[in-house]
Amino acid sequence: MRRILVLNGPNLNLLGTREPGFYGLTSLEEIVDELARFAKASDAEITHRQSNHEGELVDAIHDAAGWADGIVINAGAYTHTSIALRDAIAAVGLPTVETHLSNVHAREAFRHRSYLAPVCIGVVAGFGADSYRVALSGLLAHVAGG
Ligand code: CA2
Repeated sequence: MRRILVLNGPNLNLLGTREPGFYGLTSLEEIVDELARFAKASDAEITHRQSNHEGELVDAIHDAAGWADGIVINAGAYTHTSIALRDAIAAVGLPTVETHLSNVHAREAFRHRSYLAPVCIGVVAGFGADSYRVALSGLLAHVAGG
């Protein structure tokens, strides 16, 4: 049984309540529930954390080093700004997939840069809530491949 940290960053707690054009109508709780079902069917288990605070996200990554086999992270806007999150991912060395609901490359130029992507095994963006399932599927295949 693989254990995966699913980590969501700032403002993602608002999913399903505002800006449905970009982020869809599904709430974060619904996304996580669906992902947990997918994980179970794939002989895996997810633990979900969401925080609006950069340091709490860093702490969650550090903590995952003690128990997780990998990380699915949607760091929200911190993707484009946070050297601290990048350093945390690199420091723990867990396989990590950067995940986005929207296609960040079809949006403003400031969303095209990711500080996290170079220390991640892959990036999934643009599939709405399905991005999380695609990311988890890719991560589990990577982990299984050793
Ligand atoms: O597309 C994504 O998943 C993003 O990580 C979402 C971030 C954005 O800063 C990234 O560039 C791309 C923003 C999350 C904001 O979430 C909201 C949800 C509902 C209503 C308002 C904001």
